[in-house]
Amino acid sequence: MLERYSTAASTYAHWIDYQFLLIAVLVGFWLIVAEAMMFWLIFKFRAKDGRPTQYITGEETHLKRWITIPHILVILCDIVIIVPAIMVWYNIKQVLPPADATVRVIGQQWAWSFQQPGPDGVLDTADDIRTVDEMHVVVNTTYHFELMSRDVVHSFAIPAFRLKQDALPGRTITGWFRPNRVGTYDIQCTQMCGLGHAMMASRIIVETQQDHAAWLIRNSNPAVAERQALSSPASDGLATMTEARR
Ligand SMILES: [Cu+2]
Repeated sequence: MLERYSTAASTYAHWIDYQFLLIAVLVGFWLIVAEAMMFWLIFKFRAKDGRPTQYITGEETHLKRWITIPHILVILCDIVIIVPAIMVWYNIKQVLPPADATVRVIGQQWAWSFQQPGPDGVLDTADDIRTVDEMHVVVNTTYHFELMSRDVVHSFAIPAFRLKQDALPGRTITGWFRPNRVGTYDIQCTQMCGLGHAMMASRIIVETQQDHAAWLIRNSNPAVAERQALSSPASDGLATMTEARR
């Protein structure tokens, strides 16, 4: 339902959407009930000529029920919200599924830069590809990201993936995502990080294996690219890399 308003492009986007929907429906229901009751009481017991004011302490048992019963119902609704919320949190933030690839994401005032494995599929080697404001990933591939900051606190957010993670100077935070829809999506910094905060808009391009292999070869060191082209057709580039990693 929420997908009509915001594209969902990762495997866990729907978990977050359902959680939002659950909260909106339950909280919305109680909001309407409470507001309706309040306005009904205001209207029913409004000042009228000749009607004496009543002083009600609320200590009588039959009146206390008006507090106790809704209170219990609200607590039950809290449990209905909190249990799936913990499950969603656990499955996204605590569990780290095995990665097909690892990328590094670095926040700084005021840009995102990305370090990705080159044709060898291994991070921190000579053929790594470094980009600014643009990240390329393969659809239906599980990525680990190593998130860090060069200066202040930033927050790495890809709304279409429903992904948001703070980047803290001095720490490397590992997370994961698995894009499941080809397309170009926004990357935003969602932590006010200084004057140029708004300039940190970047994008992530989710592409097919073939397109990604071609991008890798286009952006690699020419000598490495040549070796890659000789050893395997462009369309197999990533498959070969993935095999090599296993
Ligand atoms: Cu920032």
